[in-house]
Amino acid sequence: MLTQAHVQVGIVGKPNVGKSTFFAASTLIDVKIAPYPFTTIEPNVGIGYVTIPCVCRDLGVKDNPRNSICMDGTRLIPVELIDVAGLVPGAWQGRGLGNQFLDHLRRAPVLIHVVDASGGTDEEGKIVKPGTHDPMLDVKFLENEVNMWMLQIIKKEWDKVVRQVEYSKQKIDDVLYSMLSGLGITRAIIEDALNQLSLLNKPPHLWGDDALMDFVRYVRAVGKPMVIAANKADIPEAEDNIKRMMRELKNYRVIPTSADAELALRRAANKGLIRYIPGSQDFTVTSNLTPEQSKALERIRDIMRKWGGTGVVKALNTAVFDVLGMIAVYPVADEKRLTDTEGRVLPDVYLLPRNATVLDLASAIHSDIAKRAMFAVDALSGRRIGLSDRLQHRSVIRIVTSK
Ligand SMILES: Nc1nc2c(ncn2[C@@H]2O[C@H](COP(=O)(O)OP(=O)(O)O)[C@@H](O)[C@H]2O)c(=O)[nH]1
Ligand SMILES: [Mg+2]
Repeated sequence: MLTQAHVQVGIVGKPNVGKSTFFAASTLIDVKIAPYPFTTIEPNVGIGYVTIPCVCRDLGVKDNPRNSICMDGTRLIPVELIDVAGLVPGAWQGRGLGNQFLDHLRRAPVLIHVVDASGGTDEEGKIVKPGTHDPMLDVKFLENEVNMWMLQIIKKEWDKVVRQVEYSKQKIDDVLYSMLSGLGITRAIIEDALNQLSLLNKPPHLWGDDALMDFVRYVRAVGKPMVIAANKADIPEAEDNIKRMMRELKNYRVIPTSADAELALRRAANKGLIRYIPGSQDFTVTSNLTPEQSKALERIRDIMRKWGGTGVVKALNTAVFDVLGMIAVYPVADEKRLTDTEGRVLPDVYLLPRNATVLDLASAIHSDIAKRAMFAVDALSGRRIGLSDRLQHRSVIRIVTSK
């Protein structure tokens, strides 16, 4: 189970915006789950969760989750979070711990850009009076940092690209792909960029800085999409900034968050003070509280009322389901009883790319299953589906294999 590949989400932003708080809150969970004894894999890599309404409710069954968690009908599905330490302007040139941290971004197909929506930190992340700094500038800054980082990687190798394309007659998309695949950029993105920007037939030595930058912008926007977590939404000065960001940042999904509130809720839940399903809009008190605890929790409840929850899980869900368009599929061995071979009901959920087929699910489970897969049965409809048929979000699938 531990070897199962998780979707990776990078948490980025300048210092002091709440990245580590976001990370800590997301990885803290009050359920003991066997497969993940440690929420932290490396100091800055941990297991967080996205959520879906579990199909157990629709089907009226009690499930026994194994690779995920079910809390009152909400299924929590693990994803890998990478807390990329604070980026300051000029990081791409190695300022701060720049390049080292940008290299962490290579692996993540989607990023959550945590910004201090209260405007209480300057461009370097130093604390200032709330309302002083415009968080919209941080969005531009980070875009630029990632662009410059990619541009630098490409420029370093451009002479080689020119040689390979113009003298060795290799195809430009092949050459660019072999250079950028390590950054998690797919061939499809490169081909789209070349087509959209009419660069497919332009000899690389004629590209110039403008064409290179256009190419980088395109590839970055599609290959490293970002969700904005407009954090510190609990601070009054954040409200106007959040509204403005939602209105003006048309290319982004902006999710108001209070990482501090989420962390407090998860800690309170771990202590047994409250029942809180991560991502939900409210919580219930389950124990006697001191007046201070009660006051702090009621303050959090007000914030949740205002924004519809703390936003932390919503930001993760937005990144994984809306931006990446991933789907969640439950494989079972018995489509009538909805169990695996050991009788566990709806034990596992797999996150798969949009357009994933039955065969993709089989491969995600085990290469041996993929080899022997013949067809599948959709447990909800009872219909037989082919190996190359696309899977639906929240479907329960039995893969039928040859002996
Ligand atoms: N008011 C408020 N403060 C927050 C929130 N999230 C983080 N902080 C505070 O911001 C400071 C920096 O947080 P940290 O997570 O270390 O930021 P990082 O440098 O981006 O990792 C800490 O004092 C946090 O308690 C939030 O949602 N609201
Ligand atoms: Mg930090």
